[in-house]
Amino acid sequence: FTGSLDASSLLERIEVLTHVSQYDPYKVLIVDDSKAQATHTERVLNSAGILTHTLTEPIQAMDALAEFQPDLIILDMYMPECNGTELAKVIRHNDRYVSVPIIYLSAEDDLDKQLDAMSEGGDDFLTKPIKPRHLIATVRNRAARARNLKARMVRDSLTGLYNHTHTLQLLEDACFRARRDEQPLAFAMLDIDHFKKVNDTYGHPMGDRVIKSLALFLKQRLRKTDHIGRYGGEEFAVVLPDTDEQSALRVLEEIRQRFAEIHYPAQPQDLSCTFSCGIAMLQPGLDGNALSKRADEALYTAKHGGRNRVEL
Ligand code: GH3
Ligand code: MG
Ligand code: MG
Ligand code: MG
Repeated sequence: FTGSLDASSLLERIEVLTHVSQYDPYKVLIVDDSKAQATHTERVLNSAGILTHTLTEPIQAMDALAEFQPDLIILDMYMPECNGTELAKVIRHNDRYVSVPIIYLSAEDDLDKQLDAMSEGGDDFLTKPIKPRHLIATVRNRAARARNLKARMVRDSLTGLYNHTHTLQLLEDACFRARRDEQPLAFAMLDIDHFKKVNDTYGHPMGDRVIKSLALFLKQRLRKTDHIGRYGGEEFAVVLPDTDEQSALRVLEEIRQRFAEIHYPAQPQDLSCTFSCGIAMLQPGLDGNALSKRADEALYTAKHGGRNRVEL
């Protein structure tokens, strides 16, 4: 990202980058009141294939963090609105960003002041002028470890799906985008029927196999842009961006039917399972919390209507 982009093209480009994989370039958020300083840092990092997004006003930092999802933050220490230390404190206050490395880059060479700045959640202090390869190596190493750690933090280890907390965060983000882009958004909750009986009859390892196979099945059937989470033991949640009511019903109904047809080889007879599903659509005035509550109510209706069905 260079300084000449307007806001809407910036958002468009950020959008493309939100589905991060391990092979995506590292993303660095630079906060510096001096445009010239920031441009220099950008050039150094961009030359190493690292993507940057620059803010000259620290006040925009929280929005930029949510939208750009950086792997690392480079902070200037002295800025008129709010200094780097104050900003670091605010960032660290949010659970979402506990694992994002914060590196100060400043001409300040007084060690006491540097250590003081680091005391509020900074990970490193680099003094200007800095050699480009020193900056690049520091950013790469820290970003790599942070990305690895984050991938573990947000996933469930049995299925590899997103965990409960992260699924809800993805739902919040998706609500924000759907509203901004005026696109529909569906949220579905799935719960395997009479799962206790599966465990009791076939044993816990078989129960685990069913959970894993439903996870895999959802991954295969849903779009790359959908977010699939393991919401609880035998409960799953799916965020479906750009999906209207009819499409959401169609795709989950198809998954329900196909899943019920799977036979797991077992004694004395093969096992087959079903799930119930509740869907809620984003509507004006609803946030992620309200949406998940609605999906949960629809799931309850599906259970009480006899299970093995999808309700809206
Ligand atoms: P319902 O149709 O009403 O959903 O019935 P249910 O038996 O599925 O109801 P409930 O939600 O009360 O039971 C879920 C069971 O799932 C209880 C728990 O022992 C089991 N379970 C939760 N997590 C796991 C897991 O990771 N592995 C296995 N094998 N079983 C699990
Ligand atoms: Mg400054
Ligand atoms: Mg349950
Ligand atoms: Mg259940």
